[in-house]
Amino acid sequence: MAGTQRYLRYIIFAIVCLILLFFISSSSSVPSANWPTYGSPDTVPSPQPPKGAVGDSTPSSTPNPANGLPPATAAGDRMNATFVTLARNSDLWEIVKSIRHVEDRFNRKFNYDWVFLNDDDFNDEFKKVTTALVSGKTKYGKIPKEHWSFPDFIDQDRAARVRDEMKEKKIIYGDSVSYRHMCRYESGFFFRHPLMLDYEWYWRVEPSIELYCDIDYDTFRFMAENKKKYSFVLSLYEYVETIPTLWDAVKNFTSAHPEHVVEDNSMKFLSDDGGKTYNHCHFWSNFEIGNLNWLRSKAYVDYFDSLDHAGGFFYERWGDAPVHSIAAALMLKRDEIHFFNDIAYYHVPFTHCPTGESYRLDHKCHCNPKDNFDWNGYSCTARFYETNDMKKPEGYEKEQ
Ligand SMILES: Nc1nc2c(ncn2[C@@H]2O[C@H](COP(=O)(O)OP(=O)(O)OP(=O)(O)O)[C@@H](O)[C@H]2O)c(=O)[nH]1
Ligand SMILES: [Mg+2]
Repeated sequence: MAGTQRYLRYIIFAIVCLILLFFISSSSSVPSANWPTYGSPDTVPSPQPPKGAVGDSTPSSTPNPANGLPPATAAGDRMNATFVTLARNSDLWEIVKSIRHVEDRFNRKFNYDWVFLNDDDFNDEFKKVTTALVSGKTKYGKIPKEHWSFPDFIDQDRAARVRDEMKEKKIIYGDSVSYRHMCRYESGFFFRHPLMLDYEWYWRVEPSIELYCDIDYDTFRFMAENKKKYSFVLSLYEYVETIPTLWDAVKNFTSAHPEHVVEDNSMKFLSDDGGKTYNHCHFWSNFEIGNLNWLRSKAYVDYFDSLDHAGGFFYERWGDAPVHSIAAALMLKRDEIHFFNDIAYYHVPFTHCPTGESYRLDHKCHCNPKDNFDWNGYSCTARFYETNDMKKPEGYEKEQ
């Protein structure tokens, strides 16, 4: 009898243990095993500069993915590529939204690095939060003063007068000095920053952008294997008031350096009269995937130097988008520029939502095709198709 009671006690004890085990395991198994974790739930963010944050000179890895879990990566070698973002500390809570989109839709599978550049020092909070979100290495660079200031050949009084006039005319960012430094830096310097010299490919990301579809292949590898050097997702007409003499400066450059203009270029995208005048079409440069060696080439650097000395970054308000686009259209062959129809993208106020329902469904897109800007009259993308003798995607007429 005593033996039976002992056995009963053992059985009850075992049942209680089993019940306890069941509760413990069911409450801790919520994060699914096939979804990558971006940080350990046990880890409280450290107030110290993050482990993976990289200063100008000390590269190291970010702590992701956490706790020895296998990284959710696609198989295969990585390209020599990085994301690059120019930002201020105050842009933190807008850039993290972009990073989250890029990681969720693409980079969690590839773990590419991310370089952040700033004309000031990045603070610890900026580094800590961005490092926690990026699945590759993060690197933080300060822009040298000489790349973010008035060159000595610029007449400061004339530049100030222009800003006053543009303010009167209510031209967007017309009175901003920092916006001009930003446009000049993106036009001529970001690819020469010491942190960028390690890489061959870049993908530019700005604050508050969105990606609407899964990207299941390596876009950098695509660029390399298809001999592409520059790419875009949105194109449009530039505000004429910001670039009145840009085309004259381009023509001065091409007459001084005809050797840099390639045959089979995309002049047809830029001009309706064989190059006499500019139609203001440009690729929207807040998204770019491109080749850094091309930007670092003599052709591009000569082009930038020539435009810089013409003074229009300060005496007008030349944007890096028309500056990059004109260079790509004249100094690259037509087939070296790629339109990523499959990268669904938003930067205020325009959306690129891929034309073609089956693609959108297969890639879990969440953009409204009615918002697609491509076939709108203000877009230059139809002109890009015509320049390249490409057939427009099925269903484009319905989106006009
Ligand atoms: N470090 C730094 N970055 C800047 C400065 N001004 C702009 N940027 C960055 O440069 C990029 C372009 O600036 P935006 O303000 O987005 O310019 P935009 O796209 O023409 O205009 P928005 O419609 O406001 O987005 C972004 O990545 C900004 O974070 C600045 O003064 N300092
Ligand atoms: Mg922007």
